[in-house]
Amino acid sequence: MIDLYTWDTDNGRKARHAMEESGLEHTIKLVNLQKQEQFEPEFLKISPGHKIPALIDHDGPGGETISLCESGAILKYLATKAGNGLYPSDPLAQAKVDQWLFYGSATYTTLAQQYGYFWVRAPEPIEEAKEYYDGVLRDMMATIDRHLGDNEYMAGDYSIADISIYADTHIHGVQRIGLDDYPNLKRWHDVIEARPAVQRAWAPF
Ligand SMILES: N[C@@H](CCC(=O)N[C@@H](CS)C(=O)NCC(=O)O)C(=O)O
Repeated sequence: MIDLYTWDTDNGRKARHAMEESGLEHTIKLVNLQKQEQFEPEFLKISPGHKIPALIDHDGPGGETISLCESGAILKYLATKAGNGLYPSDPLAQAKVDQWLFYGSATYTTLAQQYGYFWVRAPEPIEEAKEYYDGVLRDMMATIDRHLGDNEYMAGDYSIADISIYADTHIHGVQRIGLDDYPNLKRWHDVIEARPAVQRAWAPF
């Protein structure tokens, strides 16, 4: 049994998305970021940097209990444990999935979160920062759109690389910027959105 610590954010949805695709038995444990529950001492033992998502697998490798944070590590762990093909075992295919998985977590989501801060959550509007992150987000969306012009999915078949990039495309691309200028990204987004696992992962908590 896996306990998944999550909340209604891009990274939180990524982990739920990977969990739903895995079919693994799990329990959702909500960490209310608005109430600062991520700073609870018990949670910090699982996620030292006070960030969701995190998980505890009570039946980890060798039957040991393992705790894990960082969405990229969690996506790899769940796909590997499930053996559902979303993290390929072929080294060539794996290297390309890793490339876009890291792009998703280290570049795309990290910078999209800055966009979200200055456009949605900042107490005072700072026009220069809003404009800057609008340009950054549109540049990343154009990058992914170009890649998807030549590729059906981010790296070979549908994989955790797609899961890593879907959340911020859905939140900021669809709900804020719009995908009309990014037709390949829109085609890819809509295919992923239609997956039953995605519908479950994005349902209200
Ligand atoms: N690099 C981390 C980032 C996780 C992250 O940014 N989590 C946010 C929510 S999306 C969070 O928990 N913020 C609370 C805090 O920093 O105190 C990952 O990919 O999991």
